[in-house]
Amino acid sequence: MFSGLTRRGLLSGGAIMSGLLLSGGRARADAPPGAIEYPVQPDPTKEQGRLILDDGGYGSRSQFESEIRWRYPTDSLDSSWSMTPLASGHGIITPSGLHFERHHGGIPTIDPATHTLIIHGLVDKPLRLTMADLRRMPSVSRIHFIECSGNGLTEWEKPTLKTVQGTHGLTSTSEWTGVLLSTVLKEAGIQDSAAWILAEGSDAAVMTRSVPIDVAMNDAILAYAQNGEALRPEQGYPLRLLLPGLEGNTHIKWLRRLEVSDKPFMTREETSKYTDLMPDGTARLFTLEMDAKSVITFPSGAMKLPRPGFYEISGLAWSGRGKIVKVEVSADGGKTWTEAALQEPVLNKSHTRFRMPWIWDGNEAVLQSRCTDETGYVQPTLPELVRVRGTKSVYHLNAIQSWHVAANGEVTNVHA
Ligand SMILES: Nc1nc2c(c(=O)[nH]1)N[C@H]1C(S)=C(S)[C@@H](COP(=O)(O)O)O[C@H]1N2
Ligand SMILES: [Mo]
Repeated sequence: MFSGLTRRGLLSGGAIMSGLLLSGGRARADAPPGAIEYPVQPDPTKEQGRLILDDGGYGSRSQFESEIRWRYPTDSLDSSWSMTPLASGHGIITPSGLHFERHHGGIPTIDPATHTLIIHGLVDKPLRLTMADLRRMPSVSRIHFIECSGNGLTEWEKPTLKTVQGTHGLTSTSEWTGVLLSTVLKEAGIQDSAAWILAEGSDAAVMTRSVPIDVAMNDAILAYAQNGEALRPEQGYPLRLLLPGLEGNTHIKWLRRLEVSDKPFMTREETSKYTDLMPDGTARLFTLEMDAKSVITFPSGAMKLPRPGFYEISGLAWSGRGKIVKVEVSADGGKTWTEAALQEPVLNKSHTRFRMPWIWDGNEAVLQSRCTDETGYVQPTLPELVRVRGTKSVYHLNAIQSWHVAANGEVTNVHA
């Protein structure tokens, strides 16, 4: 493609994981993660292809595809992020193997046969549900994004990371299947004074967050499946909380306990961690909803356009408050805007794909996208956001992203 990155190059330096060696011995060990390397046939019409189920019965991707999650260089591997390679994505669904990850205490290995979810506190009938109990209940499947509120935290003061994977890769969209949390809460019988629910994970971080009861009773899902199969371990296997539109840290993974209360629990995560420092020295608490945001994924940082001419600008837009109704694209740093086409279906609290035909004349350009959601909220410029929030709040940077296209075709991350 047009990427300036060599994908094999990205994999060097210890990131290569060996492919499976199959019994036939035909596969070689140097395939990218998730792929199996086979000899390329000189003319595939002149000999049989490899045999069905040669890969053991669970598919793999082409050996020519090598996109991987990129780990943000935190000090510790236990508490880290990995980011989705948005630049190479198509449509709106993130492949499960490329869904971004945020772990505060590593990825636990949990046997679904013994895992339980306890519901207690201000309820008439405390419950302990097994995974089998949950799977017997009425279920829903819905497509929603999860975005870490730390997405973009390096970008407040100056353009820092080079690719869209680095600047925006802490957001991903999957189809999630599970039981509506309201179904389970009705079963337990929440009492009139119930106002908040504590959700607790069974990882080494014992991550805990308080969720307002109206969110819990609205569209929250106890999710056990992702993109048609069981959750990936990294996404919370066997059970996670999904709070559509709310900041990622509230979507507690490896969920084991829900406690109903009349007040928030003021856990570590909602006092010292996920608060936003404002210019006047106060901190915003419980900034749960994710504001509308968009980004151009093609062309984007570290790519190189080979020559002037036609390109399809493409990107993603999403809002924690509902559907995206409009995305506009500018090629002149925000002086003029043109409305982009939105790919159907445009879904509630989901990534939405936008596209815009563009003829690059070979001169310098600054590409930007700006989205509007169904509440009428318009994505702000960075100066507009900073005027209100300052630059110290770490979380919730949803400003318009600028990509500079140089006359030689090189695309870079800029503040414009
Ligand atoms: N139990 C538990 N749940 C957790 C976390 C965690 O470390 N432990 N991280 C949270 C954060 S900060 C985010 S952004 C999302 C990320 O979900 P993902 O890893 O499936 O993308 O999970 C949330 N749920
Ligand atoms: Mo997060």
